[in-house]
Amino acid sequence: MGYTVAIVGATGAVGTQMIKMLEESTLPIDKVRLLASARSAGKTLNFKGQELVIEETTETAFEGVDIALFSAGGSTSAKFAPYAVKAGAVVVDNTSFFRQNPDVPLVVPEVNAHTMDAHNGIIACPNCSTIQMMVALEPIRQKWGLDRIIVSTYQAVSGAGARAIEETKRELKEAVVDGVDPKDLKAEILPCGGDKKHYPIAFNALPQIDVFTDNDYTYEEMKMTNETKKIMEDDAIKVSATCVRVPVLSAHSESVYIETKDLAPIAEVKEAIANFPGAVLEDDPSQQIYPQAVNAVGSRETYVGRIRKDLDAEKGIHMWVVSDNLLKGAAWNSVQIAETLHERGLVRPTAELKFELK
Ligand code: NAP
Ligand code: 12T
Repeated sequence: MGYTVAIVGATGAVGTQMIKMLEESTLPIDKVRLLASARSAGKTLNFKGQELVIEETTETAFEGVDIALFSAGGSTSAKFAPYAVKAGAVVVDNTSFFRQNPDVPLVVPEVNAHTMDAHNGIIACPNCSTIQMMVALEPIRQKWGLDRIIVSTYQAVSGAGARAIEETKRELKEAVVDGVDPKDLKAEILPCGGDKKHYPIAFNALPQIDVFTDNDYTYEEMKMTNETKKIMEDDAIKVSATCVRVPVLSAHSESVYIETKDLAPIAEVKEAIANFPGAVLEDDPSQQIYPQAVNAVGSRETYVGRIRKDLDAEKGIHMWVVSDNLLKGAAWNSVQIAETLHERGLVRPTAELKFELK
């Protein structure tokens, strides 16, 4: 007896990786159902050598579904995730819509799997940039405590979806092959599909991911602040982020500066990271060994290196953190949540519906 697993947004940059992660998963699966918008309904995608017909996402599409993985934008989750829960499914939601809802656990399995034990039918997967930072910092927080985090990200374009990947490839070709001045390249998606202006990413770096909030930080930056506090269950941790898009297709890199509560010897920090599940220490300056985006693509791990003491602050530490944003940052973390739900006996219908049916 296995599960029926649905992927909502199966045709997207994240959804197609979810298919791959499910193909390689330890979950007992009887049936996979692929859902997207009416635009893709009727087309097919392959799962373990079988052509599956894509279905339209509707309020009544979730009968018989045990686990529903949502990755089709916040408004799709807002509208349909409550119907999936009502039909008896457990939802793992990749969008930002439910992440700060107090009835919804926000989960990186290596860090806070226990928060799922009393779930109400929806588990949220954090933002990609937050997830990899949590894997790198939780081993440090556990031993020495964390007072503050200052992070600058170097984020891949695949985080902004399949169309952003295509836009980046076209711009790079036009700039390199056709000799177009990068300033004159035409952009329609980046830095952010939801904002008014668009700028070229080829040979560029754009300090905007998602739209701006009223404190002049972007939503992506505020997600890193608010999600860190929720996952680490500590509102006192100080977190400021600067999120930057760079012309990399996949894998986010982050320059992370932390100040610990207790003095943390660097050798012991390296050992704690090397021993933490999901983290890989890649740190040997004498051999020019450090994490690189191109090497992280396709891997479920988070790579940590360039670990060194701040030159002035006694409890300050710098590091470089790299992971595949579509895998640990989205599809793998979601499937890993589903596997953890199964291992803890938590794949079951909820008694009381806590989410509004729109
Ligand atoms: P994408 O490549 O643009 O794909 C979007 C997917 O959503 C497609 O499968 C699309 O189906 C589907 N979709 C769009 N509107 C829909 C609707 N009204 N009903 C049902 N399905 C609909 O985007 P992506 O990069 O895969 O990201 C998808 C979502 O995942 C994002 O909006 C974001 O919320 C979330 N995400 C989270 C993280 C994270 O950090 N954890 C990272 C990236 C993305 P069609 O083929 O029918 O258009
Ligand atoms: N705008 O899950 O553009 O909240 O890279 C993840 C990635 C939102 C999210 C991106 C985004 C999310 C992006």
